[in-house]
Amino acid sequence: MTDKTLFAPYRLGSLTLVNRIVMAPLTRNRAGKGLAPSELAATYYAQRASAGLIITEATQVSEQAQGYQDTPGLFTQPQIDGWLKVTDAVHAKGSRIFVQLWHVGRISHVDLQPGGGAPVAPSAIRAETKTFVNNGFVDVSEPRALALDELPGIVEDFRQAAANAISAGFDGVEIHGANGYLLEQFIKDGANQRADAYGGSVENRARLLLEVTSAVVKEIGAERTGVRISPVSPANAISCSDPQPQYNYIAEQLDALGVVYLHVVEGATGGPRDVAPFDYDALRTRFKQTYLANNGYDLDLAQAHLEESKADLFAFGKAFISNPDLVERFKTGAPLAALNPATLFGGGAEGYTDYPSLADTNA
Ligand code: 8OZ
Repeated sequence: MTDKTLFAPYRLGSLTLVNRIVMAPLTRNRAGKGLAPSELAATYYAQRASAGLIITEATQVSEQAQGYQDTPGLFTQPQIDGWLKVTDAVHAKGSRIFVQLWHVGRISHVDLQPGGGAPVAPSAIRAETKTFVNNGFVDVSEPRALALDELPGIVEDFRQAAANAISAGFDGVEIHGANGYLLEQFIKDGANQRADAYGGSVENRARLLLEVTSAVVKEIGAERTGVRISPVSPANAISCSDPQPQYNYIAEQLDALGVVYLHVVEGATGGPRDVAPFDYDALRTRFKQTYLANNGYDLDLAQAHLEESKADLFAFGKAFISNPDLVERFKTGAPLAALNPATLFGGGAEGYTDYPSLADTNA
């Protein structure tokens, strides 16, 4: 036994988190007018502010970066204003909040793209998966390969969104490099067949993620920049022939950039932790700052991994949706409420802000 507990404060860069429990990013498809966070979003996040750190739902950095209906953005003034209400509400409850910055790449549909164009990708390879658009699940559209001279524009969109995040009161940003979206499409060779400096070798495939991260670090500081990866996750129909050397390199390079945390989806996103062999300790060895672990954790597994120093922070996803007071329930051993899958994506308050806390239930 050590005296390490999930319920003690943790120093993350210049921030003090009240505990080591993190609310994972969760897509809820409830953005309002102009894809600004809805009025309800401030309530939803504030209800969950017993987490030491909240990471928002994935938030697109541009119009082109959107892949599902009703996901929020962070590239217009009304979007910044909407997020300001969220960050104020969370800060008033004593928590901290990072926004997850997102470009979906090929996981999109022409109906969501500027001018009805094709979604963009490293290579013109369609993913065998669906997206949610026009109130239904449909196959993603055939993508087009990004030209070399379009990549600086994508880096710039992330940089600008990071600047906007600070204007919106966020404590930092998380770059979404996971789950089969654009940055991971470059990293994993199942989606990247480029013959230029952004395809082929381990170094080339990591280049766009590292350029984006470097631009964000320059804009808002390494202490406010985290990165999420999912080395072996097949989420969104992606594959990688060499995840261990690929991600060992990424961990080393992110360490060199000094980013404040590495958020690792261990296993298949939202699925089994043992989907494929992978040595996560090899990332921990290479990345010296905070290791944030995610996927399939319960309180006991998190506590065990903390005691073994396998990770510093632990992100819980689905449990936070149906248990706004998850930290209190963990502390007291209270049972966890079940999630209603029917209200996960889209809709209003039902299944969003109406899950009761224990205090509500006992009132
Ligand atoms: C569920 C539905 C749509 C998007 C991810 C942003 O997997 C997502 C996502 C999850 O990272």
